[in-house]
Amino acid sequence: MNSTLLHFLRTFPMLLVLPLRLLASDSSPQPAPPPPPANLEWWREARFGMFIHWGPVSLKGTEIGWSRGAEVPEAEYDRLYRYFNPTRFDARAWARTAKAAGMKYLVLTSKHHDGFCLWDSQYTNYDVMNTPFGRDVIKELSAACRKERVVFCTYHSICDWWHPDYPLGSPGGKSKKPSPNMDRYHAYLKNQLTELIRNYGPLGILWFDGEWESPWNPDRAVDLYRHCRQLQDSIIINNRVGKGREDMAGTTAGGAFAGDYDTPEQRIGKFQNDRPWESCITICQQWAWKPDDQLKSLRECLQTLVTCVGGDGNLLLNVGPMPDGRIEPRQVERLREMGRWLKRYGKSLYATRGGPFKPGAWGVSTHQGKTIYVHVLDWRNEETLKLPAIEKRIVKASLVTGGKVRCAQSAQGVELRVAASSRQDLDTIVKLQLDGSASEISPR
Ligand code: FHN
Repeated sequence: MNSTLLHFLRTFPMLLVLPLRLLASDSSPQPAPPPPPANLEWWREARFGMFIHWGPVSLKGTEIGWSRGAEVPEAEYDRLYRYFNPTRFDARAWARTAKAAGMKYLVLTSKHHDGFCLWDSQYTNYDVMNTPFGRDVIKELSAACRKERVVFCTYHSICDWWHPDYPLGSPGGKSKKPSPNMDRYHAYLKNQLTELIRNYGPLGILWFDGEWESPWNPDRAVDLYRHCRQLQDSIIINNRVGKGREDMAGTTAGGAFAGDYDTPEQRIGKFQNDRPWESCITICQQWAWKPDDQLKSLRECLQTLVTCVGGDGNLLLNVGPMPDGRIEPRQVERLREMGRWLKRYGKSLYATRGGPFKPGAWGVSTHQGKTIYVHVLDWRNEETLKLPAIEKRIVKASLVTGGKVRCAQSAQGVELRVAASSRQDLDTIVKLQLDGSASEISPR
């Protein structure tokens, strides 16, 4: 290479690199998504939230989204909004029900897979303002939640079996739209999320769903995540914004972009304390309201919550309001019963972390500061509960749920003995006060 050219390249080295960058540009990986929000603690400490699946489909009592083009003919399903008039909808009552249940946040379906929007959107007429009801449900509920100090959040479906630009349709994503335009749909998605965050925010969580279908891909996922975080940096976004979720287990496989937390569904997540998670589970069987649906018992609801927290996760418990706008009175009563129990024993769950004793057939443990709470959910006809040894000294053992507990600690383990008369059917809570921080004890 002659001396003149060498001198020139030394002076302008970028000229050497630039062509390489251009060549690589189409294959270079997407810019990395922003790091998770700085503060997830409010949510982790909240431990318990209300999930709400609602829309005109409640007029039919069938499953939201999934019954479109299945149990309910598509044209009939899409006309339901013309009859949607939930005159007994009372946002304050919903927020108060969540609060009375001990729920600290509330996630409402702003748009499910059926495409219907529960707010006044300038990007579609298929929204609640074009129903006989004509009121902005999200505006009223977000305001009521703020008044009741319940953090307002929304669920938003990425797939949209109604919208003509989204390539797949009902039933259940099994049909193809005639002339879709995924880029135009992606813009619609982002515009509506801008509306939700700007007009009704700040939102606690953006609960994405419907990410599993082929039109969605990791690049769109990172773009959507970045879009929402740019609008509100503190917003927490679940792993269903990305691809790679391991079905109902709710974890995200090998390295795929996974949002801020995992989302086991209709099951209690496994013990996991290195990444936040939240189980979403129905209080009945169906997500949307169904007449005479089977309602879970108080014992099942509370043991599910205790077991989620013992695994270091949250519980998002779902209700499906009726077509008149009320949450079913029997569901309200079940939630009130949960709230009454949590008023007495919630200190052993809220703001605690799971462990250090990992969940077992006997139950779970939680901890905070120098205290471990042992939640014995099933004594299995054993005289004592035998737990692994811990290096911190137990300075005091007591029975939060009343009565006496005998605690023996040795290098072999911790033994707890509670008389049958003091054992609780739902949850016998033993409080172990230590001579040091429980968080220094590795899970075992
Ligand atoms: O298809 C949805 C279903 O209707 C419901 O919204 C649940 C809640 O997490 N998510 C999807 C099923 O995984």
